[in-house]
Amino acid sequence: MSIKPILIHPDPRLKKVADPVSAITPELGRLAEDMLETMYDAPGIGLAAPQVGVLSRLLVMDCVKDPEAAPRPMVLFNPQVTWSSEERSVYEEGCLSIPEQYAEVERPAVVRVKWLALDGTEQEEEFSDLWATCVQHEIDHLNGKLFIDYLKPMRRQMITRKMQKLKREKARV
Ligand code: K1U
Ligand code: ZN
Repeated sequence: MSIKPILIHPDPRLKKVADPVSAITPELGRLAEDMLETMYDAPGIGLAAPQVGVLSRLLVMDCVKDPEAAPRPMVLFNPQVTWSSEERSVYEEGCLSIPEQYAEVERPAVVRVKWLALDGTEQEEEFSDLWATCVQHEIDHLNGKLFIDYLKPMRRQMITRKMQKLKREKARV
């Protein structure tokens, strides 16, 4: 297993629509394991394959908040929202590709999602609370969308400029 570098916005790979996975190969299984390790190390509660430069429809997440509780690492290939609630919820989101920037985003409070698991079986589950926010944030990544795309243009531009500066500083050292 290995920790992968996470792409920082702006990066053209974060704006692309990722390709569906046609077969869950051992290589994709290893990538999912690496993504989980990368997510826990960051630390984060989710990670989508485009964030590590792979344009495939794969995401991982674990939104268990209680440090005493058992972790629940989840691996979702080709996730699709099959139902969204009318009820909305607002959560202050962050993104590992946009470090140290947070903003409130409104999304459906509950979603049903179907996906293929690591063993190739089809799964379907209803997500609420932080799990619902996280799975929608990650599916957005698979569609080339970032949480800042929900913000007003001025705020989005300000965050993008901060990230450009951060990347310049990182490149210098
Ligand atoms: O996709 C990502 O960039 C990961 C992102 C997921 C996410 C966060 C908040 C709302 C929706 C989706 C993160 O994990 S940012 C880091 C974070 O939220 C966190 C880090 C440590 C402990 C708890 C949360
Ligand atoms: Zn993100």
